[in-house]
Amino acid sequence: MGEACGSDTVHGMQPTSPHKTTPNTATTHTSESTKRADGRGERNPKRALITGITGQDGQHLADLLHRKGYEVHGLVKGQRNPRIGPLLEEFPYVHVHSGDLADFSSLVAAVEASEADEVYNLGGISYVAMSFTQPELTSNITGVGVLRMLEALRLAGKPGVRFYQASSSEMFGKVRETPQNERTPFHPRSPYGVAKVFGHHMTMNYRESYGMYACSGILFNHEGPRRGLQFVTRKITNAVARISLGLQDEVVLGNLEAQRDWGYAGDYVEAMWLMLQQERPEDYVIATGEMHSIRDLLDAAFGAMGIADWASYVRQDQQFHRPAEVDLLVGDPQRAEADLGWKPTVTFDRLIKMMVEHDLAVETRNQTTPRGV
Ligand code: GDR
Repeated sequence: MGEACGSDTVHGMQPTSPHKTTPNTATTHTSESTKRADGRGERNPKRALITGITGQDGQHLADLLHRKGYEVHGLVKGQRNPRIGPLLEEFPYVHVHSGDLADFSSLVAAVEASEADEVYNLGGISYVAMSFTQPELTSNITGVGVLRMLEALRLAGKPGVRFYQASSSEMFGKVRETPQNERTPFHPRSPYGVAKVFGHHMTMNYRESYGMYACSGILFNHEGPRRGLQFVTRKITNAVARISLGLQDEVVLGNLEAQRDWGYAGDYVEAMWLMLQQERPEDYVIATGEMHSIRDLLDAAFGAMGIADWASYVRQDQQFHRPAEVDLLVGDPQRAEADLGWKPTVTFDRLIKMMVEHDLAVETRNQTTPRGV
C-alpha cells in the first residue's frame, strides 16, 4: 500500500535518512518490517510517528523522544507548509512525512514508511473558539481523524503498534463534578469538545474490539513559550511583554471569570510517553490539580513585570466570548501519579513567569534586530 500513496517522506530529510529518496523506498521498508515480529523492544532505536508535530506538544514530544534515543517521524500537512522549515531547523533529526488526518491513504503510507512502534496522535484543530466557526472541519480532523489513524493501523496490519490519543479536558465541559477524574461523565460545550469525545470513545472501542494498545491522555490546559498566540496564556504573556516595552497599549480579552488548570507542556509530553510504556493501555487524566481564573493569570503575568494593577491595560470584548463557555476545569491526577509515577514539576507562577520572560526576550530581539536579518 505504501508506494501507492502520497505520504512518503519528502521534506528536509537528513542525508542518512532511510526514507530520503523516492516513494519506492517505502516499499523496501515495508517488506523489511514484515520480516520481524511486530512485538516491542526488538529494535533499537524505537521509532515514533507524531501527528501534529509542528504544534506545541509535537515539538516538546519530538525533543523528549529524541533525547530518549527514538527515531522521530512526523506527519506534516501540505507540501509548502511554512512550518516545516522552522521545524527542521530546530529539530533536524525529524523524518517528515507529508500527510493529512483527512486523508486515509496518506496515514497508511506514513504508518508503513515510518515503521513506527508508537504513534502519538496530537494533530487536529486545537483552538476551541475556531471550532464554533468551522464545526464540520473540526469534526472531520479532530474527531474522524482519530478513526482514520486507528483504521490505518488496523488495516496496515500493525497490531503491535502502540497508539496515544490526545484527549482533552474540554470533554468534561459543563462539569458534573469537581475535580474531574477518569470516571467523570463528559458534557462537551463546543464542536471541539464533541469531536474529542468521539476520538476518545473510538480509541477505547479499538482497544476493546481489536485488543490494540490504544489509550488516551485526558490532558488539561498545558502551556509554555511554544504556545500559539491565540491561546489565552500566551496572548496575555506576549501582551504584557509588549506593553512593558511600549509596543502595545492594552490586551483585549473575553470572559475573565473562566477558571482552568494550567500546567507546563514539557511535563505533559512525559506523561504521554509514560502511558505507552505500561503493561496495559489505560486512559489517564493529566493535570496539576490546581485551578486559577483568567484574573489570576493577569495577576501573575503583569506581576512578573512588577505591575500590580492591570485594570487600565485590559479591555473586554464580546468577540472573544464563546457561544457556550466551559466555566471551570480542574483535574485530579492521582491515578497518573499512582500508576505512571507522573507529577507536574512547574508551578503556575513559575510557568507564567517563564512565558513572560520568554516573550520579553523575543520582543526585545525583534525590536533590535534590523529588518531582513
Ligand atoms: P481552552 O484554551 O479553550 O481552555 O483550550 P484557551 O486558552 O483558548 O481559553 C481558556 C479560557 O480563556 C478564556 N478567554 C480567552 N481565550 C482566548 N483564547 N482568548 C481570549 O481573548 C480569551 N479571553 C478569555 C476562554 O473563554 C476560555 O475559557 C485549550 C486548548 O489547548 C485545547 O486544544 C485543549 O484541549 C484544552 O486547552 C485542554
